[in-house]
Amino acid sequence: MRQSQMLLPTLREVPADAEIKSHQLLVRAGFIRQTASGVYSFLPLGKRVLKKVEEIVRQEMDKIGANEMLMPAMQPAELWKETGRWDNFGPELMRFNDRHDREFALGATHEEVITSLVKDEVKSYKKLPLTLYQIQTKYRDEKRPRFGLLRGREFVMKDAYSFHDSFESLDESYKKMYQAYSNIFRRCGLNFRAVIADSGSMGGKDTHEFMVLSEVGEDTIAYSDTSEYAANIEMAPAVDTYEKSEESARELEEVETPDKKTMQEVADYLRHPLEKGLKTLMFKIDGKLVLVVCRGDHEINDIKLKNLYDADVVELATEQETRATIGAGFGSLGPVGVTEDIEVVADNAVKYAVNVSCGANKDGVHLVNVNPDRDFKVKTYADLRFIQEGDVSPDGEGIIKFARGIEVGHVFKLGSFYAEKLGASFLNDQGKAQTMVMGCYGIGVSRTLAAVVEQYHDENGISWPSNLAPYQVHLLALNMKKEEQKSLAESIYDRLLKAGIEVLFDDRKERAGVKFSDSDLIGIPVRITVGKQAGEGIVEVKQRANGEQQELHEDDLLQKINNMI
Ligand code: 9G3
Repeated sequence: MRQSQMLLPTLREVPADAEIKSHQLLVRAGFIRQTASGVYSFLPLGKRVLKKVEEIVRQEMDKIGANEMLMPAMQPAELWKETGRWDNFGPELMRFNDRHDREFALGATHEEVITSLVKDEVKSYKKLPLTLYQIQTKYRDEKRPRFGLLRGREFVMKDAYSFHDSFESLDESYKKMYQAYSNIFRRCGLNFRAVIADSGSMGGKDTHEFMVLSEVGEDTIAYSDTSEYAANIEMAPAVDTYEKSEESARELEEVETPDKKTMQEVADYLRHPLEKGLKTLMFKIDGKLVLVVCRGDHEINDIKLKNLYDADVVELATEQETRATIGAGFGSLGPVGVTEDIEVVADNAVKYAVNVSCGANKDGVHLVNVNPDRDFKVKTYADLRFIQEGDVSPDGEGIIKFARGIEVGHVFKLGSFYAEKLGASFLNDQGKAQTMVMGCYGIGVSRTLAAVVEQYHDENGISWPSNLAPYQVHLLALNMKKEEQKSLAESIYDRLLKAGIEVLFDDRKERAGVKFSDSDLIGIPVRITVGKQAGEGIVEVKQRANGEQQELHEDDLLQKINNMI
């Protein structure tokens, strides 16, 4: 393709609203343009890369026998009402009415549509297992779209759905899909981890997220420094390796702690380390007030709390709800002396506490020498805290470290929730009707493109991995007004095209400096420069990734280029 005929608007300056490198570079290099907040147009270079990511996804899906199809973005509200999700989802689910005033959703995901379709078309166990997928635009009205393609309101997703007659069959498809995802992200050149995750609103058991390691990732991964173990921090279990100290229980005492509010202030004032204090929070779990206690140096994990109660909504109680129930504010809460009607649950580490401090449920007063069982009752001990760096890895091997991750894929064992709600059943080999079992599997295709840029850029711009680059070779003619440069460049362009190589030809009437900086910005892996030595048939070949360059005669060029790509 000739740049003189192309829409490739590169920018010198960094767009003001772009906070992260991938957003800045994709805009500056002319790959995307924002149409509205969280809504983007893919310009020609961006579209070519998007297509390459999709192609890799398609190949790996087809390889495991998944059937590609395409579902509508317009989804009748009735389907979402049957599964109860029409009301479950708030403003994030984009909705509209058609001209006959019928309600529709813009597809945020397609469990309802696909399950309803399979319900109508598949009746026999002989047709199972069946895996269908699409690569399609999704709509989610994010409250704060940001980071360019990483969190948009309209984005490209590959979503796959598998249908089974049993959980064993689902397990097999899940493993195949898991392997296919690993292949996809490896072929995209990404440094990623598959992490144990929380199924969130989807319910069901096993679920894994595929995380690209990046400082701008919104998720935190807990991983072992010596084994393969990795989990989303929401899920990572805290291993109960605590020891009870030998010291004997001392006399319970009240201590004035005037305006000492935070755990650290109280610990400093009472001259004990953080872990010798108890942190007490009041939560509202599906509307019920529960007192949750953990060790002073730990943090309560609300996802684990939610899973313990199998609750829909878990939130911190407000200060006034707390004061109305306990009689004290946040900084002075404790489990000692609370009335029977207040449920007290605690993280496992609290069981091992000896002579610790906690709030006295009176403003500005704390208790010291508090001992569980003697001084307060706990209804349930459970793993309720966030794992921390330095903890023992849950698989028993190595120590936990944290990393930030960008979620580019998520695979779920859904179970039968959607099949039940929508009546997707099949006749088994005894002719008996049974409800189908499902899996669902997503990849953020446009998000993956941005994640690649996060991992493949330097101070001069993007440096695409060869599998995804919009073109394989960038051919620069520094001065098209010079006949020898023009003719050599044109003949090289012609020869590369004939050899089936994807070439972007910078034939513009621009200064050499502009061509070089644009070429570094766009990030095509191999650059051929036709310049002053064109008269002797000599060109310069440079690799974007490592900066290596050499001069070559045009006769040796094709061979060299074929080796490089
Ligand atoms: C919605 C809105 C946002 C959503 C969903 C529904 C996330 C929703 C979870 C999934 C599960 C899987 C198939 C592909 C893989 C992921 N955000 N999820 O269901 F209405 Cl507004 O999408 N779906």
